[in-house]
Amino acid sequence: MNSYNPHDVIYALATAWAKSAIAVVRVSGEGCIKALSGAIEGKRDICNLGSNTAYYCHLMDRQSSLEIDDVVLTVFRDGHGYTGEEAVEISCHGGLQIVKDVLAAMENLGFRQALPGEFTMRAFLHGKMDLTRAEAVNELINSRGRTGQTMALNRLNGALFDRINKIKAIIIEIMGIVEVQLDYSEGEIGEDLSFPMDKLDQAISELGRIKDSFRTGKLFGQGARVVLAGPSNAGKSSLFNLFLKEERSIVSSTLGTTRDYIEASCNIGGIPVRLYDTAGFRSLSESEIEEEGIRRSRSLMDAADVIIYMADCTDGSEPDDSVLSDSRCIAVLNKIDLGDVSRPGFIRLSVSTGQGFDELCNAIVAKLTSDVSVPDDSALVIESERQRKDLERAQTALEGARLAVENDLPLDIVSMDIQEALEALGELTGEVTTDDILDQIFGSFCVGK
Ligand SMILES: Nc1nc2c(ncn2[C@@H]2O[C@H](COP(=O)(O)OP(=O)(O)OP(=O)(O)O)[C@@H](O)[C@H]2O)c(=O)[nH]1
Ligand SMILES: [Mg+2]
Repeated sequence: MNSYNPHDVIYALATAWAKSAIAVVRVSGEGCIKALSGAIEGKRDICNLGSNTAYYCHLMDRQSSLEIDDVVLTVFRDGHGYTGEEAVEISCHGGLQIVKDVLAAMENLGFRQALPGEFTMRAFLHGKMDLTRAEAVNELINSRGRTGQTMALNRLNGALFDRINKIKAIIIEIMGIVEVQLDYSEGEIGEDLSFPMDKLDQAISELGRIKDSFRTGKLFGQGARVVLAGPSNAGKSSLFNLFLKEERSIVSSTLGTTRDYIEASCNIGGIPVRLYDTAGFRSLSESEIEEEGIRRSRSLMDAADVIIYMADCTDGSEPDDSVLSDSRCIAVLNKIDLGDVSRPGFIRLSVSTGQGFDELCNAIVAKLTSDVSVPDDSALVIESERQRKDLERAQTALEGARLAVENDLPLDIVSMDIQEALEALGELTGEVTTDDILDQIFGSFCVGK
């Protein structure tokens, strides 16, 4: 964050930009309480308030001398509060004009609008949290289901940080043994050195286990894309509405009802899902618009985690083999209320009666979790690609050290590999950081967090 200045007083709206009962504007930086006191009228001087105190008062526009709003200030000082520096949270009424006026007042006091994630970055810089916890804050805000939320909360409570530190302690112990040998021997593993291979293997396998939890974390944290596809009139929009439990997509017996795709979020078996209803395929499409819709259906299918290919059991036309042979595909034969028909490999479904719907949901969950483990509440699972890369780097470096020991290579090579692993884990938790890493992490946050 090159334009980032840790000495400015920063402010931002921490709640959504929408009419609401209450809005919260956050202010942080040394001197902010004194500066704000100039715009406050009330029974007490806010400069004399203790930390973590909520205080009802009037926020004034000093240029017009008019009141902006009755507000509640929560004052933080002495390392308390989220950022670990002097800070104030202003709870005002959530009308958009009020929020605009409060933000303008902050600007007039000489405060600077915060960059995305800047409050959390300050919390990190003031040692209030390490990088795994900082990332967990964002992951928690973005989590879309109970499981993802629990996993992010575990990381926010330090589960990942603690586990990494335990692995680091093992690696440091190995490093100690290697360094003693380096100091006192010829720089080779002597007869008398028993290298702690069991400890190295333990560290390698623990790193591998956490790294491999990434796919689970990504699935339950960020969710999956499920696309409904198939011939026109098969009942895709009807199924879309059944998943959402609302009449969202237009259903009609007219061919080519859905033209542009429609997307919505739902939850299937605890997995957050982005569901897409698409234009049905038919060779004789009547318009350019429908053709464009069909082209979009195809490109959505390319990016899907699961494709539900729906056929109509009363329609004898040939299914699309290119879709059916795709490993991401679940084939569904709809409208079985109209006839006792089955096709090999197809789940029998009636959207009208609900028959077969549970089986379809189970099949979707099975497909999405075929290569991941379903976590329990206490499971340590990561969902950050950055963390996965650091873990992989550490694991590869330790595997290099193992190979070097096995091949009787000089100890300083073993030592370099172990050092590399420690560096990777240091980057993961934030002991070692660069501007690029901080930019990448905090740039993806919302403004105000
Ligand atoms: N009997 C019966 N009719 C169904 C069932 N599912 C859908 N339909 C009917 O089939 C017709 C087409 O349904 P849609 O959901 O619009 O089909 P679609 O696949 O979205 O069609 P396009 O948008 O044109 O691609 C409607 O008249 C639905 O009421 C079912 O399970 N049984
Ligand atoms: Mg449709």
